[in-house]
Amino acid sequence: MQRLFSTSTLRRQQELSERYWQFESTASDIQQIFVPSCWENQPGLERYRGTCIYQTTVQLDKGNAQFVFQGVSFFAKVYLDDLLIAEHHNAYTPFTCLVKDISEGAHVLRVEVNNDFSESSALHVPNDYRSFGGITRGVMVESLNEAYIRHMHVIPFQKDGIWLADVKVEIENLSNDVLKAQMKIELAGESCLLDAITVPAMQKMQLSSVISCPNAKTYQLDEPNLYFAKATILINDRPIDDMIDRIGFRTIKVDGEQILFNGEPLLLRGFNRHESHGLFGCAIPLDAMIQDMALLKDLNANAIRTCHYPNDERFLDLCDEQGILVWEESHARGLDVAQITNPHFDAQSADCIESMITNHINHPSLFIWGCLNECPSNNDAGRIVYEKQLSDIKKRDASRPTTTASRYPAQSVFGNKMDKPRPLKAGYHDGDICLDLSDVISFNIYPGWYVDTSTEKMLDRLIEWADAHGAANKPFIISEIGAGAIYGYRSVGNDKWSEERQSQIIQDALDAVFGSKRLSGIFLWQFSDGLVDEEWAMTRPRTMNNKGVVDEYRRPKLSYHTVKSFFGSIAKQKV
Ligand code: ADA
Repeated sequence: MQRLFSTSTLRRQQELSERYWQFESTASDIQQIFVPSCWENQPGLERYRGTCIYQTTVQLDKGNAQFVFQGVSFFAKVYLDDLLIAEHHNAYTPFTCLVKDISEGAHVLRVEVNNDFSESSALHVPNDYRSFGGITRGVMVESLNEAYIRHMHVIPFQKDGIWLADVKVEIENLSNDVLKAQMKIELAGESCLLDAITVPAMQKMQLSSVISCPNAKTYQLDEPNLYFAKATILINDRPIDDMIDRIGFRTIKVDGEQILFNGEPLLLRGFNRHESHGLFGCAIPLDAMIQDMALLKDLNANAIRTCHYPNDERFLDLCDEQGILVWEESHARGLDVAQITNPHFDAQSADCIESMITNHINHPSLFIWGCLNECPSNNDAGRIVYEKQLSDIKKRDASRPTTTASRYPAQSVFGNKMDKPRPLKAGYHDGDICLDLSDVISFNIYPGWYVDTSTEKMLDRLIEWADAHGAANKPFIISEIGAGAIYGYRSVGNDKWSEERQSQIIQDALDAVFGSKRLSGIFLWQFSDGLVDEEWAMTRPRTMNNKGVVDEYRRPKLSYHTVKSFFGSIAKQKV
């Protein structure tokens, strides 16, 4: 299941997931595996890094077909009848494989999946989250006629109090003939037929139109009104393809130090949420996503940050339906200068950004795009990458603000231990030199955990420094703040790693962040504990990042109740 609703009425869509595939691995004699899942769930493959082979037989119609993979972790080579039809790096972005002129009948789909760290996968590196292995999200194949809709983007806006939508549709002519096609757009009870266009053989074309939807109801977080948008291609008045997506009529705007959602300033009560679960790894099934959503609502949260990569689109569908705001970001966490100058880094980052925005742009809950979490924004070489990626994002979607979560305030900001600045290497600066490039300022700070200082004191120093270095007159978010606790470890001494100490540090953070008029809110680090890569084990008890307010099985710690109570009190206040 790719989405929480059907995305076409004319395509014959076959679900290739939610079933067993043949499986082959040199490390195990398992011969079948369920798709989607992580192979780490298989006895003997719990911590396997390498290549496994997946295979299934598919009945296809004569003509054109498109295979859609929502996520393969984290390098895939896809073969149809032993012919290589696609290669893809990155576990977190969907990719498609278009195959033309297929014969009717049974075909063999084989996927070679690899999760070895190597220079060829620039974004998956040993990290403070696990890069799992497997076909970890949904797979389907859909039959296509002589032309099909590649993407449909719907950007809502208001004019004189009326909702309108800027609709852009990209179609591709798969035939060897010139096609004369018409496009019909249906949205919120309105329907419009665009002028006929001529599409040359084997070419792509983009159509755009503005459709007025006077009866559309505004998408509000407490009243998440959603509407299906449908584009249909007609050839000689015959519908030959259609695409359905879901949107909400709302506006996002940055106005000075505020982020305005339908004209109202946002105050974010958020969590960082990794796609990681003690039972499912990163292949979180819908039922478990629904449980996470229930816990987020119970915590009185109103936002999640998809740290540090694009999410399974079904979770974004849930956020749309539940009115939970989403900061989605392209894949990168804490990469150093050597890693961002990996020869594959730029192309794989651009591919991730393109796939993330092209596929997720219509989600009304998605209010901001992020990238480059804690990458070298304090470095001349880093700034080049920040400029490139932030301008790419803005070019693809000018309707949403951009941000990057920094960890580089001036060393003096970190308080007592850091007051004596360390010598800086060539090309490095004492602090973030990229704050001018983002629409919204975000910093990850850990007062009381990594640095022995109060949140209030660190915030005062941070805001003063940042506002003098490019942050002034921009919204400011604390994008990570929190502390570790081992589930079940209780300490009358409030010792570090106890649930009591985590609750105390988080309480201090909440008091200080929501006590500051300068800030637009918080994303606590983090929602749930999650497995990390072995290389991080010496600073991560249980080889886990234990900063969740719930553990990896979603069992609540003391801090859960601290956050629930505080967020609940904030939710009742008018911003
Ligand atoms: C960083 C990073 C997170 C996580 C966090 C921590 O801010 O962005 O991914 O590693 O630190 O737990 O230390």
